[in-house]
Amino acid sequence: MSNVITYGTFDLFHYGHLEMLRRAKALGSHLTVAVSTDAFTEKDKGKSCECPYAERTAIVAAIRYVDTVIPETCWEQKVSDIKTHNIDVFVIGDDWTGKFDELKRVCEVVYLPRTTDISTSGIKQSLFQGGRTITNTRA
Ligand code: C2G
Repeated sequence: MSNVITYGTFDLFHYGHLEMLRRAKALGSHLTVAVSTDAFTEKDKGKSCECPYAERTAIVAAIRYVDTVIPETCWEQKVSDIKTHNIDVFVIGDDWTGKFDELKRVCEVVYLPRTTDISTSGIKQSLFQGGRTITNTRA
C-alpha cells in the first residue's frame, strides 16, 4: 500500500495526461492529483487555461486512476501536501527532471517519460492553424 501524488494543469485534457495518471497510479495504491488553479497557472506558471479550474478538476476526478483531487495554488505546497496525505511517491513528467529533487528528503521522486507527439500547446497551435496539423507517430 503506497500513496502517490502528481501535479499538473491538465488543460484540454488529452491522451498524454491520461497516460501520466495511469502510470502514476501504477506506482502505488492511492493517487492524489493536485490540479493547478487558474490564478496559480496565470500568475506563477505564466500561461492561461482554456478550461476553468472547476472543469479541469471535474475531468481529472472522473478518471478511474484518480482517488483524490486537491488544488495546486503555489510552488511551495509540495512538502506540506506530502506530509498531509502521507505520500510515498511524488511523480511528474520528465519535462521537470531535476526540478523537484529537493523532495527526495521526504519521499521517492519519479520522473516519467512524457507521451510523445501530444501537448496542450500543440493542440492549441494545431487548432489555430485550422486543425489536423499534428503528426501522431503513436498511431
Ligand atoms: N504529460 C505527459 N505527456 C504529455 C503531456 C503531459 O506525460 N504529452 C504530463 C506532464 O509531464 C505532467 C502532466 O502530464 O506530469 C500534466 O501536464 P501539464 O498539464 O502540462 O502540467 P504542468 O503545467 O507541467 O504542471 O507543480 C508542477 C506543475 O503543476 C506541473
